[in-house]
This record gives sequence, structure tokens and C-alpha cells, in this order.
Amino acid sequence: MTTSTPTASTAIPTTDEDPFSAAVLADPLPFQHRLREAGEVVLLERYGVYAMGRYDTVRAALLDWQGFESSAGVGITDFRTEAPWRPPSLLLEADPPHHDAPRAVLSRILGPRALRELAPRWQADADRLVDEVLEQGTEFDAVTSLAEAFPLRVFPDAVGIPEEGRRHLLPYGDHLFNSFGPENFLVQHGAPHIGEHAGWVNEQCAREKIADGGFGDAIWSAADRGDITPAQAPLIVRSLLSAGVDTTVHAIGAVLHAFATHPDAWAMLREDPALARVAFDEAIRLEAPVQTFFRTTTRDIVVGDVLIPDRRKILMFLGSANHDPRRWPDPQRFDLTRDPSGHVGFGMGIHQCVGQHVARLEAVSLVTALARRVESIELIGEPERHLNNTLRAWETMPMRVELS
Ligand code: OVM
Repeated sequence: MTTSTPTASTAIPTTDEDPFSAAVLADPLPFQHRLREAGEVVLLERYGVYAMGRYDTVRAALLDWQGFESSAGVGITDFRTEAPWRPPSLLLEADPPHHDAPRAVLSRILGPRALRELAPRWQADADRLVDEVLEQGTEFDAVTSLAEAFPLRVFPDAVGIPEEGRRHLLPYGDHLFNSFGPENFLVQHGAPHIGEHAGWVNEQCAREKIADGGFGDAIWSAADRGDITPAQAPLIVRSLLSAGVDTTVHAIGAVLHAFATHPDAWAMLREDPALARVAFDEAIRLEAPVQTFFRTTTRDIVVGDVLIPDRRKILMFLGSANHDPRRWPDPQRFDLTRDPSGHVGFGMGIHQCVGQHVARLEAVSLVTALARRVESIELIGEPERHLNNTLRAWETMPMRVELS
């Protein structure tokens, strides 16, 4: 996709549409279709940034971390010309060589081996939560009762942070993910409160706050061994608290919505509970809780027949790539018979979600617990979207279940 002597033969397709408008955020698929049809790379005139919406193009750019860097920030702000609002993440907003040690440490701590011990505990926690919810009745808001309740019950304990103040976690993440976009109504709404939320989050990353035996403790132990520096440890804990809460809440929301609207898939899962894993990845493909991230070019790069000049921001539409009919037959369908692997909902390449095994274990535990007790799931009202510049999310999801 790159050439040593960049040449571009055609004028770049351009749109004046705003992907961060309330209308597009509430219903992004029509815009994403137009984006993919417009070309491999499209100029978003309003912001002076580029956009990619096709699967092959997004995937190739994500794999090319040398040409499309993350260390200038993965939001619309270029850290080389504008100061970031918080110290950059050592994972998300870094590239090799600085990225290597934090990434290696965290991928061991959050890897499948490390999670083996957690799996039976989280399954018991999920069974207990589902029992508690169903005890209250068979109609509930699936967002608060399940999608928010389960991650908030298990994840902060697994990190090892104190109980007090956990109410800051969701609004912190929500504003962080808004802040990757332009300073629109969503950012303006969150800005007055972010100091308070961020202050609390940053305080919980200190060694004295962190309980023994969890992910946070393992990060500090890596600093003791010299795998990372003591100055890096709190920022890596911060990554867990930044990337690990809202994302999993919305992933669980996505999988619950998918099942509620695809009763055939729920019947298949009940027949074969091992399908919970593929259901999770198919829901991530379908809904991509993280819809977009930016990259920044490190030189002139030709993609297809357009030239992206050096030091330009490019918005990668992960959700759009996961709906590209060039790659996915019947992309809108939640289909447990397809192989969703290769979706870019977790990104791709060196930055691919390091927490995905944790997220998968949370969702599989909860879906398994539900499948043990519930014959069918349906929506009993229109679910409402929660708008965010980066996240695809539900605010409410009125649900009724029939017990088995
Ligand atoms: C981080 C971070 C924050 C938000 C998202 C993310 C999806 C990472 O602070 O490292 O990855």
C-alpha cells in the first residue's frame, strides 16, 4: 500500500458530513456505508483529517505502525503540536521502542494463562448476579442490571483498587473516549467534571492503594523486578482503569442486544453453551464498542490512488471495517455460524487490545450464567443509545426474560 516515490493520480474523495454529530453517532451505519463507497481514503473536510472505512484499508493501516503512528495520540489532537489533556498512555499513545516494555508486562498479566484462576470465580460471580437480578423479576434494564453491574462487580476488585469512589470509573472513561474526538457538545458536557474523576482515578494507581494479588499489584511487582520503571507503573494501572470499564460494559450491552434481537442465536447458544465465546467476538464485530481511533502519518503515504501527506491525522473506522460487505457477507446479521476472527473491533497489530481476554472472560461468564437460567430474551421497549465520540453504547435496554 505504500510506494517509495509517492504519486497520487486522483483527487481525494471529500465529504462535509460530521461523523461526530449527534445524528451520525446515534445511527452510524448509513454514514459508514457512504464512507466506504466514497473511496479507500476520504477527506473529512470539516476537520481537515482523513478517514478510512473499508476493511482491507483499515486493517493494512493498523498493521503499519511505522507509517501510521500512535504516539502523536489516537484522538484528533496531534500531541506534537497541541498538549494532551492528560499524560499520554504508555500503551495506547506510544510506539516502539517505548511501547514494548509496558506492552510485554501487561500482556503477561492479562493473558489467558493468568486468567485461568479467575475464570471459575467470575463464573460464580456471574451466576450470583443473574440470580439476584432474576429474584427481583424477569423485566429489568439490561444496561444497569447486567452490562454495568457485572464489570463493576468483578473488574475493580481484580485490579485491586479500593471500594470508595468507584462511581468515578464510568464517567472518567466516558469523557476519555469522548476526548478522542473534536471538542463538540459531548466533550463540553463532560469537561467541567473531568478534573474530579481524573483526580480520583490517578490517586488509585499509587502502590499504597493497590491490594495484593490483583492486576495492579502485578504491575507494581513488574516495577520491582525492573521490567518497567517505578514511574511507569501508575500509568499502566491507569490504562486498566481507562480502557477496562466502559469498553466491557458496552461490549456486554452489545452481546445482550444482539441476543435479544436474534432469538435464533439465543436458541443455538442454549443448545451449545460453548458458543458464548464466538458470540462475544461476533458482537464485537457487529457493534465495535470502540468505533474509531486516529493514527498519524509519519511520512507521505499513498493509499490506493490518493496521497496522504506526512503528519496528517487519519480516522480509522473499526466499526465500518467490521461491516464492510467486501469482507463480511450479510454484515448486519449477528450470526453464530460465521467465523468473526479477523474483525478489527479490538484493533489489529501491535496495539491490538491487550485486555481482550479479560473482556471475553467477563462477557462469556455473564452470557453463560444467563443461558443457564433463561429460555428466551426479548426487548420490551425501544432501547436508547448513549452517545459518545468513540464508543458505541446503550443508555437503556428494557428487557424481559422467560425462565427455563
Ligand atoms: C489507555 C487507554 C485508554 C483508552 C482506551 C485504550 C482501548 C487505552 O489509557 O491506555 O484502549
